[in-house]
Amino acid sequence: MMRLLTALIVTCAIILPASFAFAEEYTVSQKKRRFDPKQLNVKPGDTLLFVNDDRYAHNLFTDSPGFEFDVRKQMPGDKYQLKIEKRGTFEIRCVIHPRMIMTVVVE
Ligand SMILES: [Cu+2]
Repeated sequence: MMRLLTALIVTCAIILPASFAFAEEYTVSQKKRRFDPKQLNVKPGDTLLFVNDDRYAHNLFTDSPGFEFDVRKQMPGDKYQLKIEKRGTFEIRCVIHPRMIMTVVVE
């Protein structure tokens, strides 16, 4: 029993850091009709937390192939968490403010 327990602890000590320890959360502010930052380099497993720091509504969407999503309306103060699943590059835009563009590179 003790040997099994030791084996389990050793296994967890080796496997857990490799799968979880390096996942990061990045906060992206939507302020003054801009994304801040405008570009992020991330890894699969990371999350992006979008925060509407403006006094008016925004939207988040991408039509980059393979990454499509659409957060219809994001009111002031609203947060949206996007989990990064796979590698590639995609552009996030706001349908209300066409100049709002951000690039996410997943490598
Ligand atoms: Cu907007």
